[in-house]
Amino acid sequence: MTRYLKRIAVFLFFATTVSLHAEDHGTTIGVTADAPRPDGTRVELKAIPEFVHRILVPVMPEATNAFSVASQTIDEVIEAPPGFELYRHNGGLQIEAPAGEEAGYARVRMGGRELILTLVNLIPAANVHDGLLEGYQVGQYQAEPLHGLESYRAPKGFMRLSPANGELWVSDHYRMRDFQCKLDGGSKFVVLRTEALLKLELLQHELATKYGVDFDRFTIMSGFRTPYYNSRIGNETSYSRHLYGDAMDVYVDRDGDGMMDDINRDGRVDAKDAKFLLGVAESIDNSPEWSWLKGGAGVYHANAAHGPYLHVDARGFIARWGV
Ligand SMILES: [Ca+2]
Ligand SMILES: [Ca+2]
Ligand SMILES: [Zn+2]
Repeated sequence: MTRYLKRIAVFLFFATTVSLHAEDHGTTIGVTADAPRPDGTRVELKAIPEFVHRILVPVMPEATNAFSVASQTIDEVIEAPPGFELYRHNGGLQIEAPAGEEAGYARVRMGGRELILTLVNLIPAANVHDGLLEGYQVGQYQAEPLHGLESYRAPKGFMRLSPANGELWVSDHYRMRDFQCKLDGGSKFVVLRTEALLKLELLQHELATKYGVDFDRFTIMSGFRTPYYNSRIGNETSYSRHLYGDAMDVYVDRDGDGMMDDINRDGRVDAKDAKFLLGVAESIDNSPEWSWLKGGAGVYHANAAHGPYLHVDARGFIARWGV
């Protein structure tokens, strides 16, 4: 009861403030009239390719989250999912997320086009105890980010891979479940970085438009891996981009035989097809427009367990292997 009265008092105070400054706020959906909230996530993109319409924006519940595209201004909030409040702020968006595990699609106008933002409430990392999140083996992230880089900071939270969340589009061609960790559990959780999804869409688009390799979607052999799972499968690097939801192991499989196709058209399926993919990733990394998405690319040869494939990520600096 005391808490309720306190909330009313806070409400009255801020309601006054809001009404005095309402004209400064621009287009809004809903009016916030609550106490200042903690800072949540910041998804700050330099640009969005013109063929991309869906962007993943993971957010912290009961927090003020930020989304922006440096090269363009968000002109209008068309629609927000129930419980979420979106405000235009400094050319970007301020996203007030509700409590709990809400998720949904927001629609905004940016330049001449409409963007669909997939908003997903994160389960805060503080809920991981002794490497377990509701019994799921997350494991341990490095306390210090590699080279102090932001992209290597331990995730702020995890998205629940519920049946409903699994269906959510996280980019134009992929759903959340496509990136799930191979480690099973009663509850499963996923981490995904928007930059990596953009890179994947760019790679697919470049292949179709510049190299005539047109396909519905990459087969994703591996997306997110929990630190626990990554070490269990024998990987010694504790800074693998898979742990940060920033890497995908992919191949192109138009004929549906479960293996890479002959995409370089030399009559055989081998590591050269993965190298061909690497070359396209490299052209993205070297382009003036998309070099901010630069990252790792590694070629893997076929073995008894799998065909050739490419690892690609958006770590922020160039890394190459297997070539
Ligand atoms: Ca194939
Ligand atoms: Ca080939
Ligand atoms: Zn990989």
